[in-house]
Amino acid sequence: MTDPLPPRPLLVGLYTRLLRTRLFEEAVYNLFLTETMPGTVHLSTGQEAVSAGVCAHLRPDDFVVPSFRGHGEYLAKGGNLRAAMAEIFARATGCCGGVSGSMHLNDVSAGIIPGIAIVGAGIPIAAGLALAARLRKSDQVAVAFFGDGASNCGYFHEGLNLAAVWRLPAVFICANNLYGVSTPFDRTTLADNVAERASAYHIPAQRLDGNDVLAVYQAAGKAVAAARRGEGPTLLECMTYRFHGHSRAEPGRYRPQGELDEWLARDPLPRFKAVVLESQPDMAADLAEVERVIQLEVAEAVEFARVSPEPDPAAVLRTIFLPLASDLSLRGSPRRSQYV
Ligand SMILES: Cc1ncc(C[n+]2csc(CCOP(=O)(O)OP(=O)(O)O)c2C)c(N)n1
Ligand SMILES: [Mg+2]
Repeated sequence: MTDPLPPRPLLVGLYTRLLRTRLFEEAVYNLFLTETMPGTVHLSTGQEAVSAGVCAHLRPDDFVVPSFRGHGEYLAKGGNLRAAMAEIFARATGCCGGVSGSMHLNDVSAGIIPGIAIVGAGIPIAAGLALAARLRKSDQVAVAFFGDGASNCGYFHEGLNLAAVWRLPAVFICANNLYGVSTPFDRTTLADNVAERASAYHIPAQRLDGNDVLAVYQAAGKAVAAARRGEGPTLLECMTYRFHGHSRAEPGRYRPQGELDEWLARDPLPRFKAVVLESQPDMAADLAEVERVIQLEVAEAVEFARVSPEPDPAAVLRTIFLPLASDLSLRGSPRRSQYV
Protein backbone atom coordinates (compact mmCIF):
# COMPACT_ATOMS: atom_id res chain seq x y z
CA MET A 1 0.00 0.00 0.00
CA THR A 2 1.65 3.18 -1.15
CA ASP A 3 -1.40 5.41 -1.58
CA PRO A 4 -2.69 7.37 1.42
CA LEU A 5 -5.59 5.82 3.31
CA PRO A 6 -9.07 6.85 2.15
CA PRO A 7 -10.94 9.29 4.40
CA ARG A 8 -12.38 8.02 7.70
CA PRO A 9 -16.01 7.56 6.61
CA LEU A 10 -14.77 5.36 3.78
CA LEU A 11 -12.65 3.29 6.15
CA VAL A 12 -15.70 2.81 8.36
CA GLY A 13 -17.71 1.87 5.27
CA LEU A 14 -15.16 -0.72 4.22
CA TYR A 15 -14.99 -2.22 7.69
CA THR A 16 -18.79 -2.32 7.85
CA ARG A 17 -18.95 -4.22 4.57
CA LEU A 18 -16.24 -6.66 5.60
CA LEU A 19 -17.71 -7.36 9.00
CA ARG A 20 -21.33 -7.56 7.89
CA THR A 21 -20.48 -10.41 5.56
CA ARG A 22 -18.18 -12.11 8.08
CA LEU A 23 -20.72 -12.10 10.90
CA PHE A 24 -23.66 -12.91 8.66
CA GLU A 25 -21.88 -15.97 7.32
CA GLU A 26 -20.62 -17.02 10.74
CA ALA A 27 -24.23 -17.03 11.94
CA VAL A 28 -25.35 -18.94 8.86
CA TYR A 29 -22.60 -21.53 9.30
CA ASN A 30 -23.38 -22.10 12.97
CA LEU A 31 -27.09 -22.41 12.29
CA PHE A 32 -26.34 -24.79 9.46
CA LEU A 33 -24.20 -26.98 11.72
CA THR A 34 -27.00 -27.18 14.29
CA GLU A 35 -29.39 -28.13 11.47
CA THR A 36 -31.54 -25.15 12.30
CA MET A 37 -31.10 -23.95 8.75
CA PRO A 38 -32.17 -25.99 5.71
CA GLY A 39 -30.64 -26.28 2.26
CA THR A 40 -27.08 -25.67 1.24
CA VAL A 41 -24.78 -22.69 1.60
CA HIS A 42 -21.60 -21.57 -0.17
CA LEU A 43 -19.69 -19.38 2.22
CA SER A 44 -17.30 -16.64 1.12
CA THR A 45 -15.58 -16.36 4.50
CA GLY A 46 -12.04 -15.19 3.79
CA GLN A 47 -13.00 -13.55 0.49
CA GLU A 48 -14.90 -10.56 1.92
CA ALA A 49 -12.38 -7.94 0.79
CA VAL A 50 -13.28 -8.55 -2.86
CA SER A 51 -16.93 -7.56 -2.60
CA ALA A 52 -16.27 -4.89 0.04
CA GLY A 53 -13.59 -3.10 -1.98
CA VAL A 54 -15.58 -3.16 -5.22
CA CYS A 55 -19.03 -2.31 -3.90
CA ALA A 56 -17.73 0.69 -1.95
CA HIS A 57 -17.59 2.43 -5.36
CA LEU A 58 -21.07 1.53 -6.53
CA ARG A 59 -24.19 3.65 -6.40
CA PRO A 60 -27.55 2.15 -5.49
CA ASP A 61 -28.59 2.34 -9.14
CA ASP A 62 -25.51 0.47 -10.39
CA PHE A 63 -25.99 -3.23 -11.06
CA VAL A 64 -24.35 -6.20 -9.41
CA VAL A 65 -24.72 -9.72 -10.75
CA PRO A 66 -23.63 -11.89 -7.83
CA SER A 67 -21.98 -15.27 -8.11
CA PHE A 68 -23.58 -18.31 -6.45
CA ARG A 69 -21.13 -17.60 -3.57
CA GLY A 70 -22.75 -14.23 -3.32
CA HIS A 71 -23.60 -13.37 0.29
CA GLY A 72 -20.81 -10.78 0.43
CA GLU A 73 -21.65 -9.31 -2.96
CA TYR A 74 -25.29 -8.92 -1.94
CA LEU A 75 -24.52 -7.42 1.46
CA ALA A 76 -21.70 -5.15 0.30
CA LYS A 77 -23.93 -3.69 -2.43
CA GLY A 78 -26.56 -2.82 0.19
CA GLY A 79 -28.87 -5.83 0.04
CA ASN A 80 -31.30 -6.19 2.93
CA LEU A 81 -29.63 -8.41 5.55
CA ARG A 82 -32.86 -9.54 7.21
CA ALA A 83 -34.36 -10.59 3.89
CA ALA A 84 -31.22 -12.59 3.09
CA MET A 85 -31.22 -14.36 6.45
CA ALA A 86 -34.92 -15.16 6.13
CA GLU A 87 -34.36 -16.47 2.61
CA ILE A 88 -31.64 -18.85 3.75
CA PHE A 89 -33.98 -19.94 6.56
CA ALA A 90 -36.61 -20.68 3.85
CA ARG A 91 -39.10 -18.22 5.32
CA ALA A 92 -41.81 -16.29 3.51
CA THR A 93 -40.15 -13.00 4.52
CA GLY A 94 -37.00 -13.88 2.54
CA CYS A 95 -35.96 -11.95 -0.53
CA CYS A 96 -37.32 -14.74 -2.77
CA GLY A 97 -40.26 -15.55 -0.53
CA GLY A 98 -38.28 -18.37 1.02
CA VAL A 99 -38.49 -20.67 -1.99
CA SER A 100 -35.00 -20.13 -3.33
CA GLY A 101 -32.29 -20.20 -0.68
CA SER A 102 -28.76 -18.93 -0.48
CA MET A 103 -27.68 -18.94 -4.11
CA HIS A 104 -30.20 -16.51 -5.60
CA LEU A 105 -30.18 -13.59 -3.17
CA ASN A 106 -31.40 -10.43 -4.81
CA ASP A 107 -32.60 -6.97 -3.96
CA VAL A 108 -33.61 -5.18 -7.12
CA SER A 109 -34.15 -1.90 -5.27
CA ALA A 110 -30.45 -2.03 -4.35
CA GLY A 111 -29.38 -2.92 -7.90
CA ILE A 112 -28.74 -6.58 -7.12
CA ILE A 113 -30.18 -8.98 -9.61
CA PRO A 114 -30.59 -12.62 -8.54
CA GLY A 115 -27.44 -14.68 -8.22
CA ILE A 116 -27.33 -17.54 -10.68
CA ALA A 117 -26.18 -21.06 -9.85
CA ILE A 118 -24.92 -21.73 -13.37
CA VAL A 119 -21.23 -20.98 -13.05
CA GLY A 120 -20.22 -17.96 -15.13
CA ALA A 121 -23.71 -17.26 -16.47
CA GLY A 122 -23.85 -13.88 -14.76
CA ILE A 123 -20.99 -12.53 -16.90
CA PRO A 124 -22.94 -11.92 -20.14
CA ILE A 125 -25.91 -10.79 -18.04
CA ALA A 126 -23.73 -8.02 -16.64
CA ALA A 127 -22.76 -7.14 -20.21
CA GLY A 128 -26.47 -6.99 -21.05
CA LEU A 129 -27.19 -4.72 -18.09
CA ALA A 130 -24.30 -2.51 -19.16
CA LEU A 131 -25.77 -2.38 -22.66
CA ALA A 132 -29.13 -1.36 -21.17
CA ALA A 133 -27.39 1.47 -19.29
CA ARG A 134 -25.72 2.56 -22.52
CA LEU A 135 -29.00 2.54 -24.46
CA ARG A 136 -30.69 4.56 -21.74
CA LYS A 137 -27.77 6.99 -21.79
CA SER A 138 -27.40 6.62 -18.03
CA ASP A 139 -23.98 6.46 -16.43
CA GLN A 140 -24.76 3.26 -14.52
CA VAL A 141 -22.15 0.53 -14.26
CA ALA A 142 -22.73 -3.23 -14.18
CA VAL A 143 -20.43 -5.51 -12.19
CA ALA A 144 -20.21 -9.28 -12.53
CA PHE A 145 -18.66 -11.32 -9.71
CA PHE A 146 -17.44 -14.82 -10.48
CA GLY A 147 -14.78 -17.37 -9.58
CA ASP A 148 -11.67 -18.66 -11.30
CA GLY A 149 -13.59 -21.74 -12.45
CA ALA A 150 -16.04 -19.51 -14.31
CA SER A 151 -13.22 -18.17 -16.47
CA ASN A 152 -13.14 -21.53 -18.25
CA CYS A 153 -16.79 -21.25 -19.25
CA GLY A 154 -17.94 -19.93 -22.60
CA TYR A 155 -19.96 -17.23 -20.86
CA PHE A 156 -16.75 -15.58 -19.67
CA HIS A 157 -15.36 -15.24 -23.17
CA GLU A 158 -18.64 -14.20 -24.78
CA GLY A 159 -19.35 -11.67 -22.06
CA LEU A 160 -15.90 -10.11 -22.15
CA ASN A 161 -15.81 -9.98 -25.93
CA LEU A 162 -19.22 -8.33 -26.20
CA ALA A 163 -18.41 -5.79 -23.50
CA ALA A 164 -15.09 -5.04 -25.18
CA VAL A 165 -16.30 -4.49 -28.74
CA TRP A 166 -19.17 -2.29 -27.59
CA ARG A 167 -17.06 -0.59 -24.89
CA LEU A 168 -19.78 -1.29 -22.36
CA PRO A 169 -19.74 0.10 -18.81
CA ALA A 170 -19.04 -3.29 -17.24
CA VAL A 171 -16.53 -4.41 -14.62
CA PHE A 172 -15.60 -8.07 -14.33
CA ILE A 173 -14.45 -9.22 -10.92
CA CYS A 174 -12.88 -12.65 -10.67
CA ALA A 175 -12.39 -13.91 -7.10
CA ASN A 176 -9.63 -16.42 -7.74
CA ASN A 177 -9.73 -18.64 -4.65
CA LEU A 178 -7.48 -21.28 -6.26
CA TYR A 179 -10.21 -23.94 -6.49
CA GLY A 180 -13.30 -24.88 -8.44
CA VAL A 181 -14.99 -27.22 -5.96
CA SER A 182 -12.05 -29.58 -5.18
CA THR A 183 -10.02 -29.00 -8.35
CA PRO A 184 -7.02 -26.65 -8.13
CA PHE A 185 -6.85 -23.80 -10.64
CA ASP A 186 -3.59 -25.05 -12.19
CA ARG A 187 -5.18 -28.43 -13.02
CA THR A 188 -7.85 -26.78 -15.18
CA THR A 189 -6.00 -23.84 -16.68
CA LEU A 190 -2.64 -23.76 -18.44
CA ALA A 191 -2.61 -19.98 -18.49
CA ASP A 192 -0.77 -18.61 -15.48
CA ASN A 193 -3.68 -16.51 -14.44
CA VAL A 194 -7.12 -15.23 -15.38
CA ALA A 195 -6.09 -11.61 -15.89
CA GLU A 196 -3.89 -12.36 -18.90
CA ARG A 197 -6.92 -13.68 -20.77
CA ALA A 198 -8.29 -10.14 -20.97
CA SER A 199 -5.61 -9.21 -23.49
CA ALA A 200 -7.37 -11.46 -26.02
CA TYR A 201 -10.23 -8.97 -25.87
CA HIS A 202 -8.10 -5.83 -25.50
CA ILE A 203 -9.51 -5.25 -22.04
CA PRO A 204 -7.30 -3.77 -19.33
CA ALA A 205 -6.79 -6.20 -16.48
CA GLN A 206 -4.95 -6.53 -13.21
CA ARG A 207 -4.18 -9.38 -10.84
CA LEU A 208 -4.08 -8.19 -7.26
CA ASP A 209 -4.13 -9.20 -3.61
CA GLY A 210 -7.81 -9.86 -3.03
CA ASN A 211 -7.31 -10.10 0.72
CA ASP A 212 -6.19 -6.49 0.89
CA VAL A 213 -9.39 -4.49 0.84
CA LEU A 214 -7.52 -1.25 0.19
CA ALA A 215 -5.81 -2.72 -2.88
CA VAL A 216 -9.16 -3.93 -4.18
CA TYR A 217 -10.71 -0.57 -3.39
CA GLN A 218 -8.06 1.29 -5.39
CA ALA A 219 -8.14 -0.99 -8.43
CA ALA A 220 -11.93 -1.12 -8.47
CA GLY A 221 -12.12 2.66 -8.21
CA LYS A 222 -10.20 3.02 -11.46
CA ALA A 223 -12.23 0.30 -13.18
CA VAL A 224 -15.61 1.71 -12.14
CA ALA A 225 -14.61 5.28 -13.03
CA ALA A 226 -13.37 4.19 -16.47
CA ALA A 227 -16.62 2.33 -17.11
CA ARG A 228 -18.67 5.35 -16.03
CA ARG A 229 -16.67 7.63 -18.32
CA GLY A 230 -17.52 5.37 -21.27
CA GLU A 231 -14.03 3.89 -21.59
CA GLY A 232 -15.25 0.30 -21.52
CA PRO A 233 -14.74 -2.71 -19.30
CA THR A 234 -11.94 -3.85 -16.98
CA LEU A 235 -11.16 -7.28 -15.56
CA LEU A 236 -9.79 -7.58 -12.03
CA GLU A 237 -8.48 -10.89 -10.77
CA CYS A 238 -8.50 -10.78 -6.99
CA MET A 239 -6.35 -13.51 -5.41
CA THR A 240 -8.11 -14.84 -2.34
CA TYR A 241 -9.10 -18.00 -0.50
CA ARG A 242 -12.21 -19.45 1.07
CA PHE A 243 -11.66 -20.51 4.65
CA HIS A 244 -14.42 -23.12 4.47
CA GLY A 245 -14.95 -25.90 1.97
CA HIS A 246 -16.85 -25.49 -1.27
CA SER A 247 -20.28 -25.81 0.29
CA ARG A 248 -22.14 -26.85 3.42
CA ALA A 249 -19.69 -28.13 6.02
CA GLU A 250 -17.42 -29.79 3.44
CA PRO A 251 -14.00 -29.76 5.14
CA GLY A 252 -11.80 -29.12 2.09
CA ARG A 253 -9.53 -32.15 2.62
CA TYR A 254 -8.18 -31.77 -0.93
CA ARG A 255 -6.15 -28.76 0.18
CA PRO A 256 -2.48 -29.35 0.97
CA GLN A 257 -1.55 -29.23 4.62
CA GLY A 258 -0.66 -25.76 5.80
CA GLU A 259 -2.35 -23.94 2.92
CA LEU A 260 -5.36 -22.86 4.97
CA ASP A 261 -3.11 -21.63 7.78
CA GLU A 262 -1.11 -19.52 5.33
CA TRP A 263 -4.28 -17.83 4.17
CA LEU A 264 -5.73 -17.48 7.66
CA ALA A 265 -2.64 -15.42 8.42
CA ARG A 266 -3.74 -13.09 5.62
CA ASP A 267 -7.33 -12.81 6.87
CA PRO A 268 -8.62 -9.56 5.33
CA LEU A 269 -10.43 -8.39 8.47
CA PRO A 270 -7.67 -8.25 11.11
CA ARG A 271 -5.32 -7.11 8.38
CA PHE A 272 -7.43 -4.10 7.49
CA LYS A 273 -8.11 -3.28 11.12
CA ALA A 274 -4.37 -3.33 11.89
CA VAL A 275 -3.57 -1.00 8.98
CA VAL A 276 -6.28 1.46 10.03
CA LEU A 277 -5.37 1.47 13.71
CA GLU A 278 -1.68 1.76 13.01
CA SER A 279 -2.18 4.97 11.08
CA GLN A 280 -5.24 6.26 12.98
CA PRO A 281 -5.34 4.79 16.50
CA ASP A 282 -8.20 7.09 17.45
CA MET A 283 -10.47 5.13 15.11
CA ALA A 284 -10.64 2.22 17.57
CA ALA A 285 -13.93 3.50 18.95
CA ASP A 286 -15.42 3.84 15.45
CA LEU A 287 -14.51 0.26 14.59
CA ALA A 288 -15.79 -1.04 17.95
CA GLU A 289 -19.09 0.71 17.27
CA VAL A 290 -19.33 -1.00 13.85
CA GLU A 291 -18.74 -4.34 15.59
CA ARG A 292 -21.45 -3.65 18.18
CA VAL A 293 -24.03 -2.56 15.61
CA ILE A 294 -23.45 -5.46 13.22
CA GLN A 295 -23.53 -8.06 15.98
CA LEU A 296 -26.96 -6.73 16.94
CA GLU A 297 -28.07 -6.50 13.32
CA VAL A 298 -27.20 -10.15 12.65
CA ALA A 299 -28.72 -11.41 15.91
CA GLU A 300 -31.90 -9.48 15.16
CA ALA A 301 -32.02 -10.92 11.62
CA VAL A 302 -31.69 -14.47 12.94
CA GLU A 303 -34.55 -13.86 15.34
CA PHE A 304 -36.63 -12.24 12.58
CA ALA A 305 -36.04 -15.25 10.34
CA ARG A 306 -36.70 -17.76 13.11
CA VAL A 307 -40.15 -16.36 13.90
CA SER A 308 -41.14 -15.68 10.28
CA PRO A 309 -43.72 -17.98 8.71
CA GLU A 310 -42.79 -20.69 6.26
CA PRO A 311 -43.91 -20.07 2.69
CA ASP A 312 -47.18 -21.46 1.46
CA PRO A 313 -46.18 -24.54 -0.62
CA ALA A 314 -48.34 -23.16 -3.44
CA ALA A 315 -45.94 -20.20 -3.59
CA VAL A 316 -43.49 -22.42 -5.42
CA LEU A 317 -45.91 -22.78 -8.31
CA ARG A 318 -47.00 -19.16 -8.10
CA THR A 319 -43.47 -17.80 -8.38
CA ILE A 320 -42.25 -20.18 -11.05
CA PHE A 321 -45.37 -20.39 -13.17
CA LEU A 322 -46.90 -17.03 -12.30
CA PRO A 323 -48.08 -16.09 -15.78
CA LEU A 324 -49.66 -19.46 -16.41
CA ALA A 325 -50.89 -20.28 -12.93
CA SER A 326 -54.50 -19.34 -13.52
CA ASP A 327 -54.58 -21.00 -16.96
CA LEU A 328 -52.85 -24.21 -16.04
CA SER A 329 -54.83 -27.31 -16.85
CA LEU A 330 -53.34 -30.68 -16.14
CA ARG A 331 -55.54 -32.32 -18.74
CA GLY A 332 -55.18 -29.96 -21.66
CA SER A 333 -52.16 -28.01 -22.79
CA PRO A 334 -51.69 -24.68 -21.01
CA ARG A 335 -53.30 -21.77 -22.80
CA ARG A 336 -51.08 -18.95 -23.90
CA SER A 337 -50.83 -16.35 -21.18
CA GLN A 338 -51.04 -12.65 -21.91
CA TYR A 339 -47.57 -12.37 -20.35
CA VAL A 340 -45.76 -14.99 -22.43
C1 LIG B 1 -22.02 -24.39 -15.82
C2 LIG B 1 -21.80 -25.11 -14.50
N1 LIG B 1 -20.92 -26.13 -14.46
C3 LIG B 1 -20.70 -26.78 -13.29
C4 LIG B 1 -21.40 -26.42 -12.16
C5 LIG B 1 -21.12 -27.13 -10.82
N2 LIG B 1 -20.32 -26.24 -9.99
C6 LIG B 1 -20.88 -25.50 -9.03
S1 LIG B 1 -19.77 -24.50 -8.28
C7 LIG B 1 -18.52 -25.05 -9.24
C8 LIG B 1 -17.12 -24.51 -9.08
C9 LIG B 1 -17.02 -23.09 -9.43
O1 LIG B 1 -15.70 -22.65 -9.19
P1 LIG B 1 -15.34 -21.14 -9.22
O2 LIG B 1 -15.93 -20.50 -10.44
O3 LIG B 1 -13.88 -21.04 -9.05
O4 LIG B 1 -16.11 -20.53 -7.96
P2 LIG B 1 -15.85 -20.82 -6.42
O5 LIG B 1 -16.68 -22.00 -6.04
O6 LIG B 1 -14.41 -21.10 -6.25
O7 LIG B 1 -16.30 -19.59 -5.73
C10 LIG B 1 -18.97 -26.01 -10.13
C11 LIG B 1 -18.10 -26.71 -11.11
C12 LIG B 1 -22.33 -25.36 -12.26
N3 LIG B 1 -23.05 -24.96 -11.21
N4 LIG B 1 -22.50 -24.71 -13.44
MG1 LIG C 1 -12.74 -20.80 -7.36
